[in-house]
Amino acid sequence: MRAANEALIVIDIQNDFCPGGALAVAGGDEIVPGVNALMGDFASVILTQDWHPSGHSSFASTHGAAPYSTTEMPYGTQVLWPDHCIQGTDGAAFHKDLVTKGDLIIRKGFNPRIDSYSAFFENDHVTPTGLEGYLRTRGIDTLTMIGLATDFCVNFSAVDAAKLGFNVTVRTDLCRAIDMDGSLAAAIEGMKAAGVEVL
Ligand code: VGL
Ligand code: ZN
Repeated sequence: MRAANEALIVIDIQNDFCPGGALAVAGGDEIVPGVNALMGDFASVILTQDWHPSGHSSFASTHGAAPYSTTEMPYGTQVLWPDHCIQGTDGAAFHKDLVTKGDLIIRKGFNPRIDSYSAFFENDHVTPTGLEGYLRTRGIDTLTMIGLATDFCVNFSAVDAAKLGFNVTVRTDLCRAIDMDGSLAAAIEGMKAAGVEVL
């Protein structure tokens, strides 16, 4: 059992990111048994859930654009995704085999005008989700992160956590990537450069 200062952060293991989903990540469902097993080692487990209103600004359909194209937002370049993880839909639900007994579910991406890959900040890198305060007030300073997708939500969450001073390990065997235009390799490099332990 890990010490009380450690938490497992389980990122976005939702139907829309699994095979058959709207933004399917190859092999996204394969990690579920290993993730469930790892939860047993941690006194604190936190799950995140991508949670968009319909017509979200990160959806290609909102802009009449092609999925996986990009657009410029006030906060920088934004990939435009297929509609996914719409609040309350089956696509936004956790994978049916995922154990969801964790202490906290943090929802993100609910602001219609800003996407939120990171569990800590929206994509403007300024607006907090509240997770930092939750962890600090519970005396948690060491995080293990796993989930979907390695190169987007896991990457942004891990880099933000490291910048905030948390000790961060990413278990890539329990992550799967979208991997568009070399995004996976760039994410691995970026996480390492930020001081994340990438296993
Ligand atoms: C994610 C793209 C859009 C993720 C979420 O969970 O990695 N990727 N929304
Ligand atoms: Zn999303």
